[in-house]
Amino acid sequence: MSNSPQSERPHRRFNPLTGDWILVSPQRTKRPWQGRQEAATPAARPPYDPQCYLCPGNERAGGLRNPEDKATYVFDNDFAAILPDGGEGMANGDALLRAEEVSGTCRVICFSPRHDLTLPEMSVEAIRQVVETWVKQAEELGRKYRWVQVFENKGDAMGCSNPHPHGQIWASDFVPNEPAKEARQQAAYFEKHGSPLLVDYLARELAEGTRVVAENDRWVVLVPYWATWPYETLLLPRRAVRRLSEITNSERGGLADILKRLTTRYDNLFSTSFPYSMGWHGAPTGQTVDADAAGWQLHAHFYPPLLRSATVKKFMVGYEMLAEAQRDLTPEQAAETLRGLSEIHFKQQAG
Ligand code: H2U
Ligand code: ZN
Repeated sequence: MSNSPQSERPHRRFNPLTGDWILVSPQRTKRPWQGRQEAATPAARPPYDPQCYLCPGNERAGGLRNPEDKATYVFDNDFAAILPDGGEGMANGDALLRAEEVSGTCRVICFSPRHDLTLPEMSVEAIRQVVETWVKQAEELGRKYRWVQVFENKGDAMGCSNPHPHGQIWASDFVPNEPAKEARQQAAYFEKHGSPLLVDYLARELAEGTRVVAENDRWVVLVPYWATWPYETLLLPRRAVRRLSEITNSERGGLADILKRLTTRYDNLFSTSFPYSMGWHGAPTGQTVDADAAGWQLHAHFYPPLLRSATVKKFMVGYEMLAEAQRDLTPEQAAETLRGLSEIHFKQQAG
């Protein structure tokens, strides 16, 4: 792909999952940069921080204390964005001032008792506990709610409030915008082609190879053809699987392996704790009939903001806010760079 016309000249690429287009401008990668440099990553953290609301034994805002002995644990978010009872009088059918009631629940997942670790520095066994927690939560909350959004928001560049490794789950009685678009697109593709969009897409990517970053016998991670963030990736199971709650034992093990390898490559890219927002998308849940799951393939998105160093990030501003997403670096170049990185964490490489 590196000698193809798409590596040289502006073009638009279509995102079949959302129905959006993205402008790719590879000829601009040499443009001068005088943008802001963020402060470099702060120095090493202690394994325990008495001020941290996620560290073992410490008190949280709600007055409850964290357990002393748990590897991965979950608690109700003390500042939940969605509340269990919808409340009367929220809905408004007006054509211009329209609103609807929402109900749901928000939880925080503490990945590790260690304040100083993040996924790439945790052992595969410890990451496996995070995977098991995701699956269990998706299953439990999925029995009640239409959408269970499992995600991790990592690093202060992403507005994350605490470096202690953690993720969140927001479950709701509605399907939010992004998954609603993916549901429509996947259902339409399935109706037309008789197979899931992302299952067909993965087969294409494996045949081509240029955008694949890492793989094991259960999972593949690649830079999607339509990626908008510079080092965005898509994580897919090799098998057709609709939801996180459906992955087998060996897929859970394989997931822990590929997560460690991908996040290590990310950290090694700019020798920094790599910020991102990641999260899982699978078929809607709750009282849904299986017809709602038609065409759905489970996947995780990783959306990292960094562009050219630990401190220079991509801003989705200007043309992006007003017209459409745009990138300079091609997805093929990003994949090649990520593929070339070590799977041994840079902190382990020194000395
Ligand atoms: P972020 O740093 O990604 O925002 O996640 C931290 C979450 O933890 C945030 O949603 C919650 C915040 O509401 N939180 C508690 O539930 N209890 C606390 O004592 C502090 C923060
Ligand atoms: Zn902590």
